[in-house]
Amino acid sequence: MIMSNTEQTLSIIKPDAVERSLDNEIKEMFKNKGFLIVKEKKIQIEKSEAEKFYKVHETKPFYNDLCAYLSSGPIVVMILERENAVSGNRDLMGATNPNDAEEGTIRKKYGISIDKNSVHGSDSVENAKIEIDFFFKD
Ligand code: IDP
Ligand code: MG
Repeated sequence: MIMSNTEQTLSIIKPDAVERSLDNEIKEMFKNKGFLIVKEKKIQIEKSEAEKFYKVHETKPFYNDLCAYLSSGPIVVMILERENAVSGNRDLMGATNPNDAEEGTIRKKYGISIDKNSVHGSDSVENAKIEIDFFFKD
């Protein structure tokens, strides 16, 4: 029996990558790994919205900088769909710190630093649903 596990996940191309006009190259990397871009929009969010989005990190010392950064310029927000999209996207993104990211990953190729690491991706199926709703519920 063929088991299929099509999932959706939320991906964000962060300000450092949009600013360097890397959004099309990053989208190509997703497509080359079999992801379908179901929805996408280029937006800039308020700091208060970034604070809501990253609420899980509110006790972290980097929370304020992180929210200021995500709201500092345009971002591209996408719903990606594929088999095992959540873990597949995390694999393609690479480690949070680009210095630790493996060859062939987006963060290895384009990330500048742990904060300017070019992409966000949901970390679980449950959070993917919450994050997709956050940006695309209308
Ligand atoms: P992730 O993006 O790989 O899921 P998280 O631990 O969820 O990593 O952290 C969210 C974001 O917060 C990271 O992508 C990164 O931009 C930033 N961040 C994480 N850890 C640090 C840190 O130690 N210093 C500064 N920024 C951090
Ligand atoms: Mg995370």
